[in-house]
Amino acid sequence: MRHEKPPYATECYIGLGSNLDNPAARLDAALVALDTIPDTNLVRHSSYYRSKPLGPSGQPDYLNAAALLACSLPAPQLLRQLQDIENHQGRVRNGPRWGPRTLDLDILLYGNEIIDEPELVVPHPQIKYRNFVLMPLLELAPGLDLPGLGRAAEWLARVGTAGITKL
Ligand code: ROI
Repeated sequence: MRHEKPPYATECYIGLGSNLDNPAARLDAALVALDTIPDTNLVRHSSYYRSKPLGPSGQPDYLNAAALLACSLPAPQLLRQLQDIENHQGRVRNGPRWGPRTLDLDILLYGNEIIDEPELVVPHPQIKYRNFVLMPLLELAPGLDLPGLGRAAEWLARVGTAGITKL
């Protein structure tokens, strides 16, 4: 049977981060890979941002970005696709907590949905505390509302922009 694309897509915002193994190349490759996820299109992505590591010091600075996807997959399937991309790019999951990483892909927002499952919490629970997530997100959608949390711009005003540079 011919595969029918689902009739409508959800706007999903993805956070990208890398601080190992040529981070710019890691993000470039991740953006290409995001566009190859079934029933999903990459609509646009932010600039890359250099950010000081949150977590143990002594690790390299991160590159962060955000991407907007039009996605017809249910959230758990999208999560699995993101984990596949991370694994293909050499992500090692047994490193130290908050240690360096080749590629991190997080579902920041899935439409206006609030998801609270053991394997997936959306909006991403740390979104409002992290300028390296909020700044790229706001570049994509300056008026963005975080479901249940209020305006992204207000959170960034609270968090501030220390330690992050737009490239
Ligand atoms: N720190 C920065 N600056 N950017 C990240 O993407 C990032 N990701 C993480 C931890 C280790 C918490 N620190 C980070 O997972």
